[in-house]
Amino acid sequence: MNPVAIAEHDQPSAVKPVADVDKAQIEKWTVFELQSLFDLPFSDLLHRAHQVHRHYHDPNAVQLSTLLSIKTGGCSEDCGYCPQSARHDAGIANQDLLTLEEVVGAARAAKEQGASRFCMGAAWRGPKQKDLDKVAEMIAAVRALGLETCATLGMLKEGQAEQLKQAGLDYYNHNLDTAPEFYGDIITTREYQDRLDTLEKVRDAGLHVCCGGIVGMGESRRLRAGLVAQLANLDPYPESVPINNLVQVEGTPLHGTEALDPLEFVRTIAVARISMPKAMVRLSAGRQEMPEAVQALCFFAGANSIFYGEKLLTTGNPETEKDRVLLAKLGMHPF
Ligand code: SAM
Ligand code: DTB
Ligand code: SF4
Repeated sequence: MNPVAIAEHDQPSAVKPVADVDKAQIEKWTVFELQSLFDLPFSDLLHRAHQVHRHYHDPNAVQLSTLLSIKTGGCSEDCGYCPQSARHDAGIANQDLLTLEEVVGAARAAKEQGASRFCMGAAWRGPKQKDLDKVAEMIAAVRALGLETCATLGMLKEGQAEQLKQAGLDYYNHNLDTAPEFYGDIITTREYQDRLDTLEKVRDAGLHVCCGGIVGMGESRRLRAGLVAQLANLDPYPESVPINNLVQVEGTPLHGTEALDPLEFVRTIAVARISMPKAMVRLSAGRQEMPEAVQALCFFAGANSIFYGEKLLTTGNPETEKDRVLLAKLGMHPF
């Protein structure tokens, strides 16, 4: 049976047929169209997302990235979700930039555990030049181990993305976090446009873009659709799209926010998959709190990348053994 024909059958008019998803790069997605996808009956949405997923990806393969916080806490920014902001009291022990040896040791361990990408995160508004020189050395050393490299260091100034590219960086992670209308409720120390400007620098330097957001911050469904629209309308859309479920950390302003219904998280993954068909959609923060059945639904809906390793930056992630067992139960394999 023709899968496209199934997808075209009986869909509300605002919903693009599967055959048209590639045109999204030219046509742009409206928030209304994406909200119409969110509003579909759950099984219709998942069926559609899974069709797109199968069309573009091996549905049983998952990419594994390990994170390391190379500089922790004491950040000048006021992101309401983040335990690393100096403005919140989340009880995080601050840690200066790690040494090259410490980073290489962690990367080697990640590779032995089966990760294919190593992502280095720093609690900075943006890197100072002397710090960037050190991070560039780390990137070169991690790449020399045969790992893909990713870094998330905050806003970049002119020339910094090129320096990272030259050092051997593959991906730069910089999230839009939420829809533009909600952004000011979460962060006041930098603008949405600052983030778009950094993403443009990253793209212009020839780096792969890793860009996603956080759900479960008290936003409406329309705002979730607004976040996905921003991501999907980047030209081109990001190669990697982390969808984080807010990890609520005591002492941060967003602690105590009403938790997002897990099925709504699954819907967000599905809408990201449909609107960014070729991207790697990463089931990111929040997995430790997520039942395995919900994670399985996320994989079915199109997630094909996870953070692998017992820690994210400062908060927990499932143990590697637990993840290996989960992937084996689902018949999934790393790639
Ligand atoms: N300081 C840099 C920046 O903000 O761009 C890089 C590190 S920052 C921790 C990377 C991303 O982690 C944030 O953009 C946000 O999307 C995510 N994040 C931080 N705290 C989180 C939390 N409590 N729950 C879910 N995601 C979180
Ligand atoms: C992303 O989107 N999620 C990761 C990674 N990019 C850097 C970070 C999640 C951080 C969760 C909170 C913490 O561990 O501090
Ligand atoms: Fe700083 Fe990044 Fe945390 Fe914002 S998300 S407070 S910029 S570490």
